[in-house]
Amino acid sequence: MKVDQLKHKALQEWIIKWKNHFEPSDVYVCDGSEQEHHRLAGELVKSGAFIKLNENKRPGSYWCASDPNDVARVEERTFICSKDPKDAGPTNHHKDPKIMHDGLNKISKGCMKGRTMYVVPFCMGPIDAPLAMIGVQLSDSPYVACNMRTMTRMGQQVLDKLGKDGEYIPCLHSVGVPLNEGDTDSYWPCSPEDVVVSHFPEEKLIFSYGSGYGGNALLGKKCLALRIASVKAKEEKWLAEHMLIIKLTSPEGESKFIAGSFPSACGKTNLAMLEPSLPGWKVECVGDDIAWMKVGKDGRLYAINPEAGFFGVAPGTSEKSNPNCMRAIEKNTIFTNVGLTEDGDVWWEGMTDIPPKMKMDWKRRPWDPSSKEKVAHPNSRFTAHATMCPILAKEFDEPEGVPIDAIIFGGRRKSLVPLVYESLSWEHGVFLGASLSSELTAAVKGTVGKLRHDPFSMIAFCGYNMGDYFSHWLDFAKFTDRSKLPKIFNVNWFRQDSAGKFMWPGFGENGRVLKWIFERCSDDAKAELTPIGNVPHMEDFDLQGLDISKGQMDELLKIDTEGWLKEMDELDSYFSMFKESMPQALLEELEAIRKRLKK
Ligand code: GTP
Ligand code: SPV
Ligand code: MN
Repeated sequence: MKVDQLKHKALQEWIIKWKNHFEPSDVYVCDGSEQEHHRLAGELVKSGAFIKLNENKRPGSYWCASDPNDVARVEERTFICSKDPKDAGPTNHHKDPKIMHDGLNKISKGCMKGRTMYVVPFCMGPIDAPLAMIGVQLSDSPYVACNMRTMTRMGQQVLDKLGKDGEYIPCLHSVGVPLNEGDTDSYWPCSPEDVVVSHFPEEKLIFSYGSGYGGNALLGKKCLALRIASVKAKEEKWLAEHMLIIKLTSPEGESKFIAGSFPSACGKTNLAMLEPSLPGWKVECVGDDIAWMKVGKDGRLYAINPEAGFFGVAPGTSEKSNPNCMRAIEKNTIFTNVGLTEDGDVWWEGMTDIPPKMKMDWKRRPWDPSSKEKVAHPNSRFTAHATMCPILAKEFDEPEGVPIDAIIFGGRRKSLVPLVYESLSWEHGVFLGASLSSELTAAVKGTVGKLRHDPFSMIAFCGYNMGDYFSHWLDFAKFTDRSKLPKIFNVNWFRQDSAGKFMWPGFGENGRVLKWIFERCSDDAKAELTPIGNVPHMEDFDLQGLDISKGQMDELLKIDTEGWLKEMDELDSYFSMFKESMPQALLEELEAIRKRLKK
């Protein structure tokens, strides 16, 4: 579609304004159709950026590789540009909005020369959901346009909903590589030195420059559905969270919905598509990365998944660890930074024990079996539409969302944090979210394995002062009857023994922990009150058919008093960073735990 055919005049003017600034050679408005998708993908195949996978192996699917310097979110170049730095808070990088605008305007003048500017109208949330938010992304990356069609509800339906004067979040994106006469393009143009992912919470505007990868470039995801949405959620009394949503059904046919907050690459997609090893238990997927939650008419917390697809971590995904995910990526999938096999399929570490014959690794190098280097980048990903998931819950498209019974927090912790425990109150539950910390993964540019605080798994995604965000969570006990709020739990799948081996088998076996959580929600399972919360004993778990020793289970459920006292001291000093914005109620929770530990 052409820009002059748009009914929304303000949108049309905005597009023309930026066209004049970015100076693309062409402008194209995406309709989101299948034909359009295949045409764009076809052009990417022609240029060599995409390789079409073997139609007999993985129909409708493509392989591509990014620039080795553009492989993950770049947190140190991600900014919240509020007028007052206090509104960004101590955990965000802040830039004055005027300075950021000036800098971006300067660097982006003519940045789309020689390229097509795609206009991508997208909706986050089921199109008729009360919480749905529309964005329009301008991007010079056809890869982004293709991925946005999978990740969001994109195209004509969104323009129809916008009508003549509907509201939308403006999202500007460029890879930052203008093409002048005679220039040859690279497969993955990007400008790693200049990356800036900027958010203007007061204007509700996103401007991302220099990167074409994941959350840096697919602006509906972290930028809109978390950073900007969290600001809106605070204003309008709802929550925008880095959480999966599942429907868990017991052998008796009773269902509960659970939301789970785990930092990047810490197990959300895996839990969201879990195949429980326990007979009769069933998990269905509502969402694997983001949840928007609002108090419903009956006073309970309801969640929608604002996304329409999965942008999931490839390495480690296998028939054994996540068979449902393997089904979801059987066709119509885009793979980024994985290995390409000789027979035109994909492979990554952990997919099978022995690699098949490989054509090339993620760096497009012929495969050398003697090389110590990985075939796939640790943050390589697949993009697949949600409807491809064989266990997608029927409530996936429900505009009002699903009622949440339990919220789980979980980080990657080698030691100290037990397999599971339950909070004692809403405030204590909020404390569990605020005190979450996790060892860094490859999803973020930085040092893998380093322990860092990641409150609510939102350290990189909260669009305002994290202290105010804690208060907002606490306020839900005022927004509704607290007895209707979900129960809050903490889990840790990642405890290691002295040899560095995971002590808990994880994946499908996590269904055993889900069962305990399910039963705690209806008071059907036992736990012991400890200083940190309610912790189960080995006997309180259904361990039928699992080969795990008493010693190992005891270790997984042990409370190390000295270790927890140190953890509290450390948290105390972390929380002090939030100064006057740190809610007193959470400091009181910390003191109460300390007291109980010292008793
Ligand atoms: P983002 O998409 O970055 O937000 O990640 P995510 O939270 O969805 O993480 P994902 O489920 O993709 O898991 C990331 C990595 O953790 C993969 O390599 C998994 O194999 C591994 N993983 C997931 N669940 C478990 C588990 O229960 N135990 C162990 N040991 N590893 C797990
Ligand atoms: C994450 O890092 O939490 C992701 C991947 O889900 S990205 O879309 O790149 O943010
Ligand atoms: Mn994520």
